[in-house]
Amino acid sequence: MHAKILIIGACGQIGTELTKKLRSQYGKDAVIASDVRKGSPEFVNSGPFEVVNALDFNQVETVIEKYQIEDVYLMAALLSATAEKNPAFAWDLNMNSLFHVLNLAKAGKIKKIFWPSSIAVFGPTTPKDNTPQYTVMEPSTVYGISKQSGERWCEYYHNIFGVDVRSIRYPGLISWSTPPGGGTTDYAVDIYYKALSDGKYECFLSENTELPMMYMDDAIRATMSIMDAPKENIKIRSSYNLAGISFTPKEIAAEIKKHIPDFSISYVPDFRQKIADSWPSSIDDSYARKDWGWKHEFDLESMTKDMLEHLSENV
Ligand code: AKB
Repeated sequence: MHAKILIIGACGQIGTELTKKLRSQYGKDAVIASDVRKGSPEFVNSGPFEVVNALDFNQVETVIEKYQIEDVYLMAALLSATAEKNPAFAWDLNMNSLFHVLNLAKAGKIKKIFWPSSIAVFGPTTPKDNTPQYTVMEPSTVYGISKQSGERWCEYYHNIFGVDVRSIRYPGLISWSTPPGGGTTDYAVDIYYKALSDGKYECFLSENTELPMMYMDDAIRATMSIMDAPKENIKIRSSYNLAGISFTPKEIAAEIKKHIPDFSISYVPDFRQKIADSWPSSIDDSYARKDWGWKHEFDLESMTKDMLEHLSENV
């Protein structure tokens, strides 16, 4: 039997997909889903579920002891756009939930941690194209500052206390089954919903804003494969660059038009434009490829086909 797994933030965009995939791989009883509130009855009833506030150390510790958890995936966080509106809470949630699991690992109560970082760790002074693993990092958003600090703490807990923590800098993630919550890259999900329901979309980023993105299937595969890799292969203990596809709103709209010829897009950039402008356009993920064999599968064309196929059954 596989080590018992706890997912904190299981009802979110990544958590939902990750829970499903881990359960299909390791069995439903090996994977304990948790979130600050109950998700849909269908999700909650698909396996063990606990209400856990990631900020409450005792709640996290109690669930870990109850189920004899070995691996924790900490997916609870406030994303870039929401964090700008509530900086104090974003800092509290994004940092203290991480300290709780790092300290539980330091105390020997869990064996392995997955913690997501983001392309938001980069800032306006970072080289934009093919952004290297090691480069200037001066994030200008609350979210980016919290992820950059988190990376430093992960590396510190690994180096000083031997904590086995693994991390990926996710690009914008695109999925059909659970909507994203409060990110700058969310337009690349909304656009598919609106294309099918209204035949048009008003984009909050300008037409040539190129950002690194990834289809959820690839992101889940990356997450599971970094966690499955032998310890000695994980040479970077801050967080790995990870790349999938890069595109602009204009390019994704053109791809959608191949399936929905009448689709139209307009551009009304808001406060999220400034966040997007501070991030890379494309990412160099050669360390992830070399250290633990990462390779993305979906491109803009195959992702668009899959998104529209799945969503047209529901929208
Ligand atoms: C966001 O837009 O905030 C996230 C991210 C890139 O981490 N999707």
